[in-house]
Amino acid sequence: MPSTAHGTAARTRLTLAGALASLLVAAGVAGGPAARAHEGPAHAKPRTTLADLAQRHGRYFGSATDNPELTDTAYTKTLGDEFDMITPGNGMKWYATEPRQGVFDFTAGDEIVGLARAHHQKIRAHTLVWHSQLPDWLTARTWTADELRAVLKNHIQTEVRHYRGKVYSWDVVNEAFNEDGTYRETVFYKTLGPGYIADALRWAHEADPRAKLYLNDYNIEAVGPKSDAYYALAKELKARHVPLDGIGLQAHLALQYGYPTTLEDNLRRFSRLGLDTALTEVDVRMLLPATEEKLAQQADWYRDLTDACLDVRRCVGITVWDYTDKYSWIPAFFPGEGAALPWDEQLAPKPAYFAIRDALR
Ligand code: 9MR
Repeated sequence: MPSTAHGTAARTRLTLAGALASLLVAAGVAGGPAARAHEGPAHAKPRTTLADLAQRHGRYFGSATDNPELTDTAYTKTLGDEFDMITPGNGMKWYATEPRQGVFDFTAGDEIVGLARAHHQKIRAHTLVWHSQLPDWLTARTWTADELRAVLKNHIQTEVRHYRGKVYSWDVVNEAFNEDGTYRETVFYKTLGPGYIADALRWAHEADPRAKLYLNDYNIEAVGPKSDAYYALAKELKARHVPLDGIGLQAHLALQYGYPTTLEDNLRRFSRLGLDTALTEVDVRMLLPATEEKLAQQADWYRDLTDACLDVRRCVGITVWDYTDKYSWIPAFFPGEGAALPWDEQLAPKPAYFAIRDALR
């Protein structure tokens, strides 16, 4: 088992907390509606949510969501109660927002923005420039640099203008680097060169000067070639006064690959560049079946990554990539893996949920 940042002490604390939680559940005073009896009427909002706890540290606690799930009222109840930041998992992507060239459709994103506003939640908007989930009209042909630059600028500015004043931040460019720190050979990179990133940031800033602009990627939680590439790029962009506000570390973690023990150092070095950081798509998957031991280890990781964010001033918040295993992307993409989120498939909180609360307290 890979050791976590906080090692045995954290695990011992967690085990005790887990044991206590189990006892309380057994006694009918924690977890689920019965548990809430001591906090007020059954089904009442618990006294403190993850968002409340995070706000005491000047942070947010968010969740991704997706349009098809919004008909599940038990699901939307917790989504609306527990979090203060929402990310549309798919609804703001290029395939959804510009399905035909120059024809925009913001229905999916608008639905989520509307729901979030009704619950006084902010939006981390995701994402403007990405090699994946592009519409066919864009991928099916080749473009000259001038053509693609115009297409990209129009896409970014039309979408950012639409959501101007309604979103906290934008993931402007998503997943721009390979694991070895070289640029990913996307259609944008191949046609426009690396300058497409600075252009995208400038265009987005023109369209909504108040939105925080991020570069976002996975496997950049630890210090290593890929996060080094972001560090170098961010430094260069800052030196050139390109409007970049933050780096999003997705944090799609897997128990079998070990905890990124240099996470805190990594967050800190971006802070020193004058940038915000955020954990933007957190999940901690495992090889199924989930056992008590794996769930306890997962809880340790959630606790540790929450601690890491709280320990670095400019780490502004944490978003889980949906909150319940019922709607996790993991089982479909990694067959045989799952159980990655703090709530289980029945929408019951798991040890990870209590570990996050503990770290936030
Ligand atoms: O959660 C998204 C899932 O519903 C989509 O099928 C998938 C397609 O790639 O994209 C998921 O979200 C991704 C996010 O946009 C970028 N980082 C990786 C996420 C998981 O694939």
